[in-house]
Amino acid sequence: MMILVGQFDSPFVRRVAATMGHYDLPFDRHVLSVFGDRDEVLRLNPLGKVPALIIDEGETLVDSAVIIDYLDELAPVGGRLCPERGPYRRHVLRLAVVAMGVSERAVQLRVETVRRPPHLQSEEFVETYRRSIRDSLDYLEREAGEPWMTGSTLTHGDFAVTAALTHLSARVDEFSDLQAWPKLAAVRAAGEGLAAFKGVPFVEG
Ligand SMILES: N[C@@H](CCC(=O)N[C@@H](CS)C(=O)NCC(=O)O)C(=O)O
Repeated sequence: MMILVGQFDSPFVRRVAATMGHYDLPFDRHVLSVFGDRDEVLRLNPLGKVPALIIDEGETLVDSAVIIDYLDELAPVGGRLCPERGPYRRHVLRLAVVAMGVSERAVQLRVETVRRPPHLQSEEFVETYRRSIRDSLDYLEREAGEPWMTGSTLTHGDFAVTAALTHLSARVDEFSDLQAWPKLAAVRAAGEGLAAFKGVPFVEG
């Protein structure tokens, strides 16, 4: 059985887990912390990051986008969360990469404001990360349809938005209230209502 490495406080890990649930792909978990289990994480991924996915052939895949690309190969044709090709595929991938980029910025913002000692923190970096998050949310809000990001069809864009916004609103106080982005808030609420997300609840780390 495939083994997913990482914790569900990570939006990247959680998006992968929810996608596996949606595709009915069973997996075991190896719950490692990037801070507490650094050496073991580094053995699996030279970048020291999660998620990693150990697949049945024994290979270890790293980076959520690469893992999800592999999961798409396993998913039933017609049941995939992304079309095979064309402008609609590129649109879905753009939505997903911007949403996960929000998570990357949220992680950077927390490193700068929570982990770095106050006298070493950079106002310039903090403002860059905040601005990047706000601008990306504005972009996604303009692109958002109803009930899902592209309208009636569930895609990787919805899984990425759901994972990213749950993490962002829980971990970064100034984004705890998503009222400025009502369509995104609705997509996130609908996403969290899916069995695939209910099965992998966000855990405060
Ligand atoms: N681009 C990566 C980002 C993964 C990532 O940044 N994961 C965080 C956990 S939320 C991590 O492992 N951070 C540890 C570190 O940066 O040292 C992906 O999509 O998988």
